[in-house]
Amino acid sequence: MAVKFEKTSGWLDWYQGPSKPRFQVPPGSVDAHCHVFGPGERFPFAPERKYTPCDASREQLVALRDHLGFSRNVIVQATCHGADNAALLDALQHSGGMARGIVTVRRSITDRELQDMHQAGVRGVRFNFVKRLVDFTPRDELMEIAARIAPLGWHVVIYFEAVDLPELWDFFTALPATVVVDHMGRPDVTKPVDGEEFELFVKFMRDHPNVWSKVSCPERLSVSGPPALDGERNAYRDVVPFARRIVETFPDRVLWGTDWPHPNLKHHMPDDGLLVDFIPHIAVSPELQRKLLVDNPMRLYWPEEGQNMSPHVHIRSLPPEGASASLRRLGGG
Ligand code: 0GY
Repeated sequence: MAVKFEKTSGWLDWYQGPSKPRFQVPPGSVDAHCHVFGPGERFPFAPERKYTPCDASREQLVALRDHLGFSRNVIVQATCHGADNAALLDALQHSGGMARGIVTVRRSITDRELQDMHQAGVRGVRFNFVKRLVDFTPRDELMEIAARIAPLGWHVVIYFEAVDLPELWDFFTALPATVVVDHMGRPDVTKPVDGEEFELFVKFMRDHPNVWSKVSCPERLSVSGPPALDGERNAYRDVVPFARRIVETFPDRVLWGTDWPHPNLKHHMPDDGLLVDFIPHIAVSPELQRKLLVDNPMRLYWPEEGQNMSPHVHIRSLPPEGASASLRRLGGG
């Protein structure tokens, strides 16, 4: 019999019926950070997880993608699934080539399994250093994994909090692959944008041309808001200077993602349509927007399409079955 999962108390569900963004993302845009959760009955959550989420299926993700005007997704393994990537791989296999994935693996993974993952669309591994989310993994195990995935052309996604960067610096700068940082290394946005802490992050990117950053998750980083709710199209103003600085300093090494279904939020759940309206505040010109949403993620995740194709060309696969029903549930058109 399938296991029934009970959501962690206080954990908010993803937003139902998101608004249509006013900002029209450029054709071919990629949501480069999002997750699928379960459904738990089909893809049970990991025993070692630190939270139990609500379900967020691949069909619902595709419906959101279409509703917001995006074309592609990069699905990132969330800690609630541990190193069992089955839900993510299933989503990739049903994406018609329009999704790529970032997995979590242990050193026991075989080369054959890595090859199969590559075939399915996996292009990276995630190393998570956020202590409330994961147990410690020895650095030598992570370095061994990094060395094994580098020849596949994969990259390493790292998730950490700003205060931990000094301690992690030597490990990060020794990684033998492209490194993609989740959510700008989670800056404390109550500190100055040119203060010591964020300067270290800027130095990390400046001194290491293999380091990229996702300028995502203002809803998680913001302290003073206002939240992307109730029609607010100028949300999370305290995060804007941080994200804008990274976008303008490193325009060719930034990515953006919704972070849907927004794991672990207890304060408020953003309206994803209004979250998209955050983008023009941090990427203020059409050129920066195109790099952030199309050129950069295409170069990293679909490099094989770069040769013969203008990034402006809009490729769309047919939605997998179930997408229109989920879209109705989202209340979108
Ligand atoms: C995120 C943020 C979080 C969670 C996870 O894998 C996860 O569980 O990534 C968080 O709680 O900060 O990147 O989606």
